[in-house]
Amino acid sequence: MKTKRLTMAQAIIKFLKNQYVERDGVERPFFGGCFGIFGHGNVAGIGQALQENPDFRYYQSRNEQAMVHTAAAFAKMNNRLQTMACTSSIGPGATNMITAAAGATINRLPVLLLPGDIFARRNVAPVLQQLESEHSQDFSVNDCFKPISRYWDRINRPEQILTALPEAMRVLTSPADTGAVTLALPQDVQAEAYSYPLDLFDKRVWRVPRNRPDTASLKQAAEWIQGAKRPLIIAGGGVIYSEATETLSQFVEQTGIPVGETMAGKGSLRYDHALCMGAIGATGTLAANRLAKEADLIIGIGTRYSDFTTASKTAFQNPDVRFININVAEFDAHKHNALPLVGDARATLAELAQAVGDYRVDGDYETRAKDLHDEWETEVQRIYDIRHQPLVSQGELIGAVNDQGDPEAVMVCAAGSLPGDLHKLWRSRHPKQYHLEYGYSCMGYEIAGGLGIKMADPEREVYVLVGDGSYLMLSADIVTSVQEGYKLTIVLMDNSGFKSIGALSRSIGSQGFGTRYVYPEQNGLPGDTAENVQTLPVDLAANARSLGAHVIECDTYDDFVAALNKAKEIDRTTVIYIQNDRYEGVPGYESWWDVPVAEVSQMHTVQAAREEWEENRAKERYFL
Ligand SMILES: Cc1ncc(C[n+]2csc(CCOP(=O)(O)OP(=O)(O)O)c2C)c(N)n1
Ligand SMILES: [Mg+2]
Repeated sequence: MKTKRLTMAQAIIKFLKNQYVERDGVERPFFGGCFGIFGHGNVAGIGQALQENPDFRYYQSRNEQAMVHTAAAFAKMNNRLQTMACTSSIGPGATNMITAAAGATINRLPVLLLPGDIFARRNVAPVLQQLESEHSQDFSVNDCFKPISRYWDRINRPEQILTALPEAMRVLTSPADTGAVTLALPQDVQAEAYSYPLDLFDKRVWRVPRNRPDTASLKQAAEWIQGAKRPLIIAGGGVIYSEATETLSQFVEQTGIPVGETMAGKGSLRYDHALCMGAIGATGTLAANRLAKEADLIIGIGTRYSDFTTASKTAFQNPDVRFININVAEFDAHKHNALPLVGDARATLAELAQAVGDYRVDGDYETRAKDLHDEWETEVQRIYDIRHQPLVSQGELIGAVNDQGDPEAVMVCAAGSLPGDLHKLWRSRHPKQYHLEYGYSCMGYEIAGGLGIKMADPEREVYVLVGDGSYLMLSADIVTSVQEGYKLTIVLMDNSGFKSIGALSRSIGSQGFGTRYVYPEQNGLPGDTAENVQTLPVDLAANARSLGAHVIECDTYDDFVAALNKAKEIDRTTVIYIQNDRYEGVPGYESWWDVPVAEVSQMHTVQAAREEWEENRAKERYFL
């Protein structure tokens, strides 16, 4: 057997650059390179190996959490067919990745994490940043990655990568199992040499399969559909990852079944398709939510049925409702006691289209759905056309980005009041346009994620929509976007704090307590009942400028439209800064989200909110 003597770190990099995936006959390298921040836990190992392999591009980041968000967004934009590796030092560098790693796993997005780890040989312990224990020498902070990784391993001997790396790749490229994969790399072992078999470095092509569902289950599903009077499709992220949007559209044309979309599934149908009901659930449209309430059959495609999608299990009120779930993951396919069709969305939908024959929904039902679509479009336009004074409304700003932005652009967002508003109002014109990280809704994903999107598809304009809270949490990777020449257009919506949680707080009777960025008064932070509050002397526009961005400050709607157009001509990351009204919100549309309210309180507002909560809570259902 031919071998080559390499350090464990060199062998990992050499292996990674030879991994490819193939789907539908199209082959591509699985890794777009490696993000990293060096410290003593990786500089002499993975760092040295990256230096020796310039064809496996190394990218700097400013924060380990951000770089993992970037890798996840890159993977999402690539429909999970490509990702990035992320290397960190030991200790805080490693644990900084945990938040975003959890986000990747929850969103079912592949990321490969290579945190440095404490010495395997132990004699010099405790090393800088080592977590010590009097009970065991066999753990480190990297054990915190275990519950959030779909595969986790610690490489205590250099030859262990011979069995670990293929497992890591199997999980990363599996549509059903994918998520964060963590290989914890002890600092000393990274630098240790071993005679690796050359076969390890052969080019490997991992086929991403289009698995077909069980034949008997498919037949039964077709019968259920043929018997359905009010069927509704819920399109989740799986539709987009599987590139099943065209097949879905044909299925809808054929059957007349309307479609509601989850946060990850929005864009599955173009917004102006007559049977596109838009967003479904807690942040859904009146069109999708009314049809969901009455539906006798839900066909869930690539959805995990989060509480936002199910309106905390209140969305489906027909006593006879049942579910068919098309999903690559058995786990999701069985949710809601469904008839599971475990398989790839595109392959399964194509077969289902055959199996249902000439079934079509009743004309009355189809007309009702189309009328609801039109009614909803009118409502969107109403909100786009609000010209709120003196501060503009968030809804009209979303309208402006949608109207003025390039139709081929991607819009990215993750947390705050924006996601709910966007889910309702954004008019998706292509399947990749609406990029929401809403599995984890992690403040800080926006700018870091925007960078990953732009790296995945540099030809497209990327609009990052970010609130002041998220911006303050994690915006430093503006620097990386400038350094690498990946232009982002960042729309920074300042409302002096948390518009979202402020509204939520008021709805649970707590008057916005703790959600405003203002000076304390009488030794406490003022809520929404306080008048004449003093805002803080923070200049976010200047902050963005200091990070290297081009900044355009706006006061009015017209300024904002002009700025969006000006930004198109600027070739560097541009931040459009605008203040907007904290209280002018987009309403809810016949839906609910379960946030339990205090059962006992001295506050009348809380008591009233609790009563309302109890009424809604009673509508929650089990599907057995
Ligand atoms: C990392 C993280 N911490 C806390 C939360 C809970 N949370 C959700 S929205 C929000 C406020 C976001 O503020 P901002 O970005 O200004 O958006 P706005 O609500 O004003 O629209 C918070 C704290 C979260 N989603 N992520
Ligand atoms: Mg805010």
